[in-house]
Amino acid sequence: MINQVKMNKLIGIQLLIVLCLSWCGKSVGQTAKHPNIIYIMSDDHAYRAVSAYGHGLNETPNIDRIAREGVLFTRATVTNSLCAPSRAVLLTGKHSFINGKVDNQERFNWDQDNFPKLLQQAGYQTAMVGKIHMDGLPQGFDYSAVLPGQGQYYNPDFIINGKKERLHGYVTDITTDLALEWLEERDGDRPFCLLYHQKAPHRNWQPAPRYLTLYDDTTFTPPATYFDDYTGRGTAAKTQEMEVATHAQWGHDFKLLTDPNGKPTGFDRELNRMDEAQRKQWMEAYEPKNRAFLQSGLTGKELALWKYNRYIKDYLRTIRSVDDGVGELLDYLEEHGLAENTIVVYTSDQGFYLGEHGWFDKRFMYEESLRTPLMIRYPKEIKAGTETDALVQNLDFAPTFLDYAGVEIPADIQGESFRKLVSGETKDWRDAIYYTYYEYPSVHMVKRHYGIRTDRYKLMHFYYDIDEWELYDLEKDPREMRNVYDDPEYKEVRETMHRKLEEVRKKYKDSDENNQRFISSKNL
Ligand code: SGN
Ligand code: CA
Repeated sequence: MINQVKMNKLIGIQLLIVLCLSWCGKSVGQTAKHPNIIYIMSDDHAYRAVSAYGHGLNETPNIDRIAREGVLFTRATVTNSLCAPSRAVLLTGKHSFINGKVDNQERFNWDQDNFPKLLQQAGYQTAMVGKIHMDGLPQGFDYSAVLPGQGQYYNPDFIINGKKERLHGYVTDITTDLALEWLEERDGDRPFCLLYHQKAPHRNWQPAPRYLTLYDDTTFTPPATYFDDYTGRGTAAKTQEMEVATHAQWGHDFKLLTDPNGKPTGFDRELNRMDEAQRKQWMEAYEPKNRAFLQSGLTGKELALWKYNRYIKDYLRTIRSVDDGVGELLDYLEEHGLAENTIVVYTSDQGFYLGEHGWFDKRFMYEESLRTPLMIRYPKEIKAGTETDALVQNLDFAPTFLDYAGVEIPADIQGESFRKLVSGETKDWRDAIYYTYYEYPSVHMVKRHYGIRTDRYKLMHFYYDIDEWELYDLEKDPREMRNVYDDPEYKEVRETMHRKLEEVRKKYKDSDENNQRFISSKNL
């Protein structure tokens, strides 16, 4: 028989074990061991439009601060250069053909695992604010305030915890305010993970009222490939519909109320969401520039240059307010003593063409849209001023965040944690990245393709209604103007790249059958 003293002792020990298990296991308190995470992602932000990358286009002092005080990735890429698929990869750490969200149209299955769900189960508070571009109530978040679909720049609707509400103001500023409000109201005793997703600088590039005339006195020179005629490339580059000079629209993109033939563009309808004061300010800024253009009678090359300037100025104007928002968030962390223990990430859902090859938009596996800006600040582990050209991808975010949070990384996650890479503990990293793109036939008509990129070369296969291979030597031809797939000099490289491609496809469990499945699911 156990006497009462022994019994009490036993109960005491059991209680201790239970307490210890619950602390070490699932629930986490606000301890130094569990960093906060702020993941900032804008929409379509080309790395050339972040001044930390040194392209001299614009100034983004607040975004640059993250890089200066942390690590700048010079060759970060996405696995599928399109909005919703990129977000699905971020959440799941799995390629599109595994998580199922291959294009903007396909439904995202929120029931599958995602990293915020795992953080939540581990005791983190989680929130998502801004653009997600997926139907259904986001799962894995204690709080969500998201834009329906693409969202609106002025007086946007937000779906706040499942309820739609129209808010007054400019979308970038509202998104920042909602993020700050959530930070202010959160439970200060537990770690948090905030996904703060800006809509800007997505098309159609409507600037904030305070930046409507920014760059009015500047003339931008387009990139060297702006007048590309696509010789040296295959069918896909020649048949796209994303040329600034040809496919961008007088109203929607260039913000003219009437085109050069005097025909109404319908852009006035886009201003309907604005209130009277906003519309007045808009008209005061754009009317004089529009009038000057219509009177100029520009044609040919000059017209193409004007179009480039109207495009790039509006694009960069929207980025200015994204940068303001980043500054507000960084200041908040400073002021509340959170800067040391918070991982701050700045990135975009993919890259974008800023006139390279004559284009806007993204989708292609060519460098400008494959690559995405990426910088991370975490003073505890990342030395200020670090730079890496490692081939990291958005596929790696989920496992990296779980790693930092001390949560076990599920075996079926396909990305790799780059925690040790950025702390300098290891140099070991993948030597090739894998890419897939599916949204065709669709807007901008970029053909379906997949491929790999290594340190020096890129091999791509365009399929569905064509069967064409492209190979680029990025060292000799960084602008990807000459497909060397059939060049006898590259025979060996071609064969090595083909072998590598097969290896990588096998590793990630992709195949031609998968491609066929995603074609059949659309009855194409
Ligand atoms: C919209 C844009 C396209 C853009 C897609 C996808 N047109 O359809 O230019 O490629 O979104 O962008 S617009 O007339 O609505 O501006 S994504 O970033 O959401 O994938
Ligand atoms: Ca996007």
